[in-house]
Amino acid sequence: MSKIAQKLLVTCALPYANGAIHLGHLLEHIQADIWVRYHRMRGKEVYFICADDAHGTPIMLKAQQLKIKPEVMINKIKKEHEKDLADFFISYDNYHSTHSIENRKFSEKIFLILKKNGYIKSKIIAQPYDPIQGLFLPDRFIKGTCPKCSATHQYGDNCELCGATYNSTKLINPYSTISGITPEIRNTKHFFFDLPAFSHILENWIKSETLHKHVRNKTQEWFKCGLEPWDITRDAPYFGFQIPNETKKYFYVWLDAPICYISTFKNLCNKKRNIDFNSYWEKNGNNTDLYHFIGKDIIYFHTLFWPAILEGINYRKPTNILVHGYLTINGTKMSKSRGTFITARSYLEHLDPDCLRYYYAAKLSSGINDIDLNLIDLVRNINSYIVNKVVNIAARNAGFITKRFHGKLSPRLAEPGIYARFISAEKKIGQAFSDREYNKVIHEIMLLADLANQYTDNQAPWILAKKENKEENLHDICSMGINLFRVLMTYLKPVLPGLSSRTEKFLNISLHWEDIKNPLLNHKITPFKKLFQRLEIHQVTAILEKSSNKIN
Ligand code: NOT
Ligand code: ZN
Repeated sequence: MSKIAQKLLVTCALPYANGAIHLGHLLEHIQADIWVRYHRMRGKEVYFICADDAHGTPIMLKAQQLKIKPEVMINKIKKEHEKDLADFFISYDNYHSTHSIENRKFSEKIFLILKKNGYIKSKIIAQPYDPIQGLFLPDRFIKGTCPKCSATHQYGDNCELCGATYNSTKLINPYSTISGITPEIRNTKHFFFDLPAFSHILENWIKSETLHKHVRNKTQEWFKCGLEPWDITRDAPYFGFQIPNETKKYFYVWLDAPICYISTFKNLCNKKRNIDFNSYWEKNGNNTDLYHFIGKDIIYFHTLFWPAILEGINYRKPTNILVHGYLTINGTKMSKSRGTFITARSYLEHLDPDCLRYYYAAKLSSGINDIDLNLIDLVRNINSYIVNKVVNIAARNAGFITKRFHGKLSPRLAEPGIYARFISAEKKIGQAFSDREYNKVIHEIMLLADLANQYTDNQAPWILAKKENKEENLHDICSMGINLFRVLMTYLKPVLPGLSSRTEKFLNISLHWEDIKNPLLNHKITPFKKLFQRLEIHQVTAILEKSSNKIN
């Protein structure tokens, strides 16, 4: 990836406000949070924002089902989302909602500018309509037989069997998934965003080598098929924003969702007066970068629609779109019926958030390959790497420092050569963080942890402790061990905020990246308390049982 600016605006995709945060969402929020924490540690000015995606037909229908107003439902869910994310240490500077004053203003303004600039066209189109529900049916609420391969019960936009995409009016024997009735076809006026007008600009942007090659290849495939105007309208009844100067026409949720990246940032600027909003959004922004973390299912929106909208209103385009793969659990898609649909909350009732953060980090790279979570494997990894390797270094040395040296580290560094080796790994580890190659970060750190343990094994402080006249030697060796632990925990800080903050109390310092070049000498630490709880298999079986009980 090219050079990163001094000031960064970083976003995650907006979770829908009709369900709980689950471990799939967390893959992205954790990936982004590690990146953000790393860059903050290295002195960048980072604003990290997200919001709930609160509009659309599914949200409207869910609220109807619950017999509450959508506003009430989305407010309640937003609070739950914020709490779940905070409990996983996701360090948002602001968490907003698409259903906000700022987002209404920006959506209307952006629509009107695009219209003025000639990028919005209206057209009468035929749409399936459910006369029982009094509702034009979105693709997801209409099923039928695939016009290409004749598979039955396929969604209105694409066939899961043969992969064909089509317009829902092309389905054979279509039916409404809400009422079961055969939809009527009715004419309605819709507004379209002129995506093809941006083909040239987008093609150059995509070619510019910024996007990861996996993402670029995917986007280029769509170019080959040609871009089409994008329908940004939904008819009433709809939960969203009304299109200005129109009646019963709403913005499609996917129009105001990305705009919410701007609105959420604006809301933050209103709260924190010293941020220069314009410098993050104007073209040729002053030493600011804009990054969107997303999953591979929504690449199209972020590499085509969104940059085209930004271009159409003369705003800057994203610096990069950082894409991850899907989460699978035990090798398959998360599924309620298999009991592997695990919410953030049910995880937190049994396990420490750092464990999931570590597990994901150890598997994540910059590619879009899927990541598999196996909870038994997670228990094994945490016990063998975090408890037995990393924390063990502190546990093996700290007791002697407390009991024999009044908690004070030695004034000498026993092995400057080994220490230098730990410090020189800084470049490689830092680069891997910045490149989102977290699996490499963890690999490098664990190699160092092995070295630190070998050092302690070879020096065997527990034997020296029993000998006479070896005080100084014992002091130096244990202090060396603690110093190596400190370097490792500094590297791990973006990944493990919980363990790092306990380590900071134990070492009586803040862990700063730039400080590691100076070892802790003559420094007083606090008595060692257990820093990490070994995991037991029953903790994960409890999560799985709970997740399967939920559906019964
Ligand atoms: N709620 C959407 C989803 O797929 C993500 C919206 C992201 C914001 O979960 N928008 N854009 N572009
Ligand atoms: Zn098909």
